[in-house]
Amino acid sequence: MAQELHETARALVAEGKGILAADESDGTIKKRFDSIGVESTEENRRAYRDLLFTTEGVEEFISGVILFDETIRQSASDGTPFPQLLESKGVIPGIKVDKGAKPLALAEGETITEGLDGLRGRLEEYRGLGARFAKWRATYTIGDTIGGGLPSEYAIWTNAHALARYAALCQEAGIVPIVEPEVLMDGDHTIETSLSVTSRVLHALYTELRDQRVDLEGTLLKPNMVLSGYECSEQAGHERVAELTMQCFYRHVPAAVPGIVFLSGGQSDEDATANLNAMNALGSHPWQLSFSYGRALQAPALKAWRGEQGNVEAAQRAYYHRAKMNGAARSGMYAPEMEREGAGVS
Ligand code: 5MM
Repeated sequence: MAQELHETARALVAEGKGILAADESDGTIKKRFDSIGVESTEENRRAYRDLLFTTEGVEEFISGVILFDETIRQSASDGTPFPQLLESKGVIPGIKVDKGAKPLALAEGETITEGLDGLRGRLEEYRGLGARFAKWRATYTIGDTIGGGLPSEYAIWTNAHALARYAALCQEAGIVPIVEPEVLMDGDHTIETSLSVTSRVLHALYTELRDQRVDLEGTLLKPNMVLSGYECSEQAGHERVAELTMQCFYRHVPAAVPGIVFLSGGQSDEDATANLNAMNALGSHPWQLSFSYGRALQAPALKAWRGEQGNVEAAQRAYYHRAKMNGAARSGMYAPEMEREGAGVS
């Protein structure tokens, strides 16, 4: 079992490849569809995911796809269940198993991610449906309250504990856990504050993973990059982001972890690609540095699609292009001039 977990984790961060996060829950996909004026019906959600998963050739850059509970049970237009369709292209199906971030008791403004109750049974079912890896996301807000600065140690450690409980259950079920501690970049904090909070979060996470006997070689980390808060008057450039993000991860992430697959977290598509590229351009690291982007892979495709069958090809071209750009960033070979080649969207 351990060997299979290690192999799956390594395959997800194979050279030149990364993960598509297509696990938007009902509320999130509705928001995305609202932005293009499309109603969030079950069929529209299926058609949109169909468009992404049937994009020809994208498997050159995409190793795995994270699905939502509804999506893992849906099928492509030709009747092939999505997990089988992905497998047939050599893409590993994954599943979001958390039940979302809920208010943390006695901690104003902070959240705890729920979903541990009944998780053992759900994992067994998801494995039967084809999932070989899973994802659980915890979120942390940077800010000030009357009671002190956020995030509190209380929120950091309760979420770390839950992430480790989830990870242990996944490994017991033969599923690779992606642990996603996301420090949100909303706010006017400096990049140095982002570094210090991300450090505290990773320290707690790897303490809990160790204490709960999780086999690190059979996991992946999906973190935020260390960025300036989006409302901060001074925005760090790509080189500074790469430098501080690596400083943080070298201090807190064991080399046994096979890969770090960043989330994009609301960065522009091109910034998410350029920042990943800058980190890989620094040379080789103990872990593979890759991507598990949602918005930064999908935004141009969503905009091109607008719910019209006639736009499917343009949307697929836009998705393919972003996947290709991020594939190049995996080895530090991306350059902004490449954006003009074959983007296929006007
Ligand atoms: C695709 O968005 C994922 C699901 O979000 P909700 O549970 O809120 O619906 C999200 O977890 C995603 O996997 C990560 O945040 C990365 O996505 P981005 O857009 O930040 O790259």
